[in-house]
Amino acid sequence: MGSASHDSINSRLTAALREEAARLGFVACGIARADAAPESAGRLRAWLADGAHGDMLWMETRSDERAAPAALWPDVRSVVMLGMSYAPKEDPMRLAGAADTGRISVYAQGQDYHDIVKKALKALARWLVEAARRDPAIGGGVGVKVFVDTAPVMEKPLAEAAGIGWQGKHTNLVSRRHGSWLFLGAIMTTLDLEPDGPHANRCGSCDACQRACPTDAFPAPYRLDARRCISYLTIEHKGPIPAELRAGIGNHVYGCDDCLAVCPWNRFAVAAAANRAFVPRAELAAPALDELLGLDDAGFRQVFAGSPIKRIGRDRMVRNALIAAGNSADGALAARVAPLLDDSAPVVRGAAIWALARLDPARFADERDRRRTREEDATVREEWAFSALPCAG
Ligand code: B12
Ligand code: SF4
Repeated sequence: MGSASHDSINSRLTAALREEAARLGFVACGIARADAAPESAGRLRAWLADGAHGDMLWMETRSDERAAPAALWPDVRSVVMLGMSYAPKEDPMRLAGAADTGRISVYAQGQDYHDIVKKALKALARWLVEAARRDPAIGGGVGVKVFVDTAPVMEKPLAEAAGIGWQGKHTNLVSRRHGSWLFLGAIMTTLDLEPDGPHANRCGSCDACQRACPTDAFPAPYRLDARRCISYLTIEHKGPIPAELRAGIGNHVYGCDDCLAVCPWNRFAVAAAANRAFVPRAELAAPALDELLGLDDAGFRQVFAGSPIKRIGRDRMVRNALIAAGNSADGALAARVAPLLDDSAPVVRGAAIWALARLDPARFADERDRRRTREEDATVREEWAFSALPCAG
């Protein structure tokens, strides 16, 4: 086949692919060659070598595959990168400092995006296989694989290479039209599709996201130390939250959007109200801290069914709510905190100690004298000792 006819098949197919992607709810669609982001391999290795991934050991285990699509799937030729908008209607910063309310990051206030994006990706991949099969010049035999988040694929650099946005200084992909609020998904294929060029970086001299981070998680622009990131600490990290970072967490109880929310490119983003799956559920948009503190396993499962939050389990959510309670300066919450000193999970007992020390120092001193020597768990005993210090955390 001559290159002219190959080009015209390609343009016809990619134009139809973009239309189908839009019909399925993707607001952004771009194509990159599978080897289009070669610099990301070295950057990933440097990030892992620094230990910036904390205890996300799954980032290490298949890092060669993560570093290059061809290592994951040798037959891959092109990657179709897709973005689905979850731009919020309300300012995610509006609850910053609200004493009685926790903050759940925007991406987790509606249905689980893994389910929604994957379903649309699978439908688009099926469409692509079918369109290629019908095209006599291609004639079938096309391979496809779909990915959203959970596989070893570096979605952000591939999305930048496919032209749908650029990696901002906060490291997430920013789009001129949708700001920081895109979920990403990928379709890898054996088809040689016509690639789009990479997107130019538009951050300029802005550093709003770097200054907005409450826990100082950016050692440099474009570099995130996950160990200090509130998203990592509240979602991925299982043990006690390091004492020196607790105050910075404020009232974040699941994830954090502070670096995304301040990005000036968000002013062009139109709220994703059309995507009903991502409309916030009322109880997740502004959860009352006293209700979160009262959750047992069954209650947790009921409230967070169908949400990505269910993955962290009740203990981690109550741990997070206790940190937010400790930061609230709302003495009334001490009555909800104190019963959690008897919780069966050490991570909950430890966070309850810290919160009580901040909300009701007299009661804390009283409880400490009675409980400290009885405590069996070493990390919880440390909390009793540490939280007694006048400026703990
Ligand atoms: C691990 C992970 C996390 C970790 C680590 C985050 C991180 N920045 O890596 C934690 C738990 C902290 C996290 C948090 C969040 N995550 Co996350 N996460 C991932 C995951 C699974 C892998 C990311 C990865 O490969 N990290 C490895 C490091 C090395 O990559 P990187 O930070 O992008 O590193 C690049 C830069 O350092 C850059 N670089 C280095 N030096 C330089 C210099 C220059 C000049 C330039 C230009 C670039 C550059 O090069 C590296 C490679 O490109 C992806 C899904 C996926 N499979 O891709 C989702 C993903 C990135 N997460 C996502 C989301 C939504 C979030 C949160 C917003 C959730 C929340 N609200 O709490 C936060 C955002 C925090 C932040 N500012 O990053 C989305 C982002 C969508 C988008 N528009 O970009 C993704 C793509 C999931 C999805 N499918 O939609 N996440
Ligand atoms: S806030 Fe500024 S520096 Fe950060 S991603 Fe947006 S434009 Fe880039």
